[in-house]
Amino acid sequence: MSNDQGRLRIAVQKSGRLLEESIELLRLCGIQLLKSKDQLFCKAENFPLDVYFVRDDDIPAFVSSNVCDIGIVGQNVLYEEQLSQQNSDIQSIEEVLPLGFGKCRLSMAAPYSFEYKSSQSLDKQSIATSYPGLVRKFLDDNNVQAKIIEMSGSVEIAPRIQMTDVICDLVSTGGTLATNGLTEVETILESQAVLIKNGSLSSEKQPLLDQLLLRIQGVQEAKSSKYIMLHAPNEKVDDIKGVLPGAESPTILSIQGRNDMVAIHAVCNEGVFWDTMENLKAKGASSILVLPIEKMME
Ligand code: PRT
Ligand code: ZN
Repeated sequence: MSNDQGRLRIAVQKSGRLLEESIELLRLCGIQLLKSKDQLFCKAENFPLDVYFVRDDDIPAFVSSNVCDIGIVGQNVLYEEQLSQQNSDIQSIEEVLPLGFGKCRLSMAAPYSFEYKSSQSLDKQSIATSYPGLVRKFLDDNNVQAKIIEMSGSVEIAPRIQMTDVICDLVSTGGTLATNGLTEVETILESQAVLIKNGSLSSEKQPLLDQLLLRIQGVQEAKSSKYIMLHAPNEKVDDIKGVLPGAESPTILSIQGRNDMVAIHAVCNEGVFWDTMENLKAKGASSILVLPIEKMME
């Protein structure tokens, strides 16, 4: 893969759980991709960004070997690669920003009959996992001697076929564990997708990354924020301002033909739920409108 002319190169998952949200994030950042997502490579047409579609396990190596400058990958994959590879370029990969999707946990899970009291219960037991590095670290940190059996998939069947006593695997809803007669006994890592960067990103590319980061942060803020508009009796303005969730400086506007009321507009940085609206109404607010925010930049 040839070097580029000052374009930022990002590695994202080719297919799987992170693909859609990774592409959606770029889209929300205003980045339009030129080719269809099932190819290995595509260019953005309106931002100096090239996208490489690869298996998630390969993303840290793509970034550390400088084929890509940045990547979107689960922390579980990043840390496992960092623990299982001696390569100093992998160690120097930096986590730039948690992205809030792909959330899951890496957990020990055991058959219901297994009596789990603490990590010591794993002593002399066998553990099937696709994450030998993370499991080894957990065992070492807790002074536990156990046998790790590495499997690349279908880890959850190992206890049922008497291959191992327990497993350590990714869990989100827990449905897969339950189907296989297993229960989660210990979480060893909470994970989500993160934006990573090569440890020695060139100074020429850093401004492009900074620009992308600003956009991603704007998308994240907009997602968690709402624009709220309401009418308030003059004497209730302070009360109402007090219950607007996470609103720093609401705008107070006069309403034509009304001297007894004002309109309040505010950006709320926390969730605005039905009970928030009920609370506002109880304080005297009326005509309450809550709107999504598409983009934000301070
Ligand atoms: O082909 P490639 O190697 O790129 O993909 P992959 O098959 O290795 O990964 P993929 O697409 O399954 O997951 C990509 C990333 O999504 C993982 O590395 C995690 O960071 C994240 N993620 C989030 C998950 C889950 N949630 C998850 N639930 N990865 C896997 N699972 C598995 C889980 O282990 C179980 O087997 O999904 C199954 C369903 O989980 P439950 O608990 O909802 O039943
Ligand atoms: Zn994978």
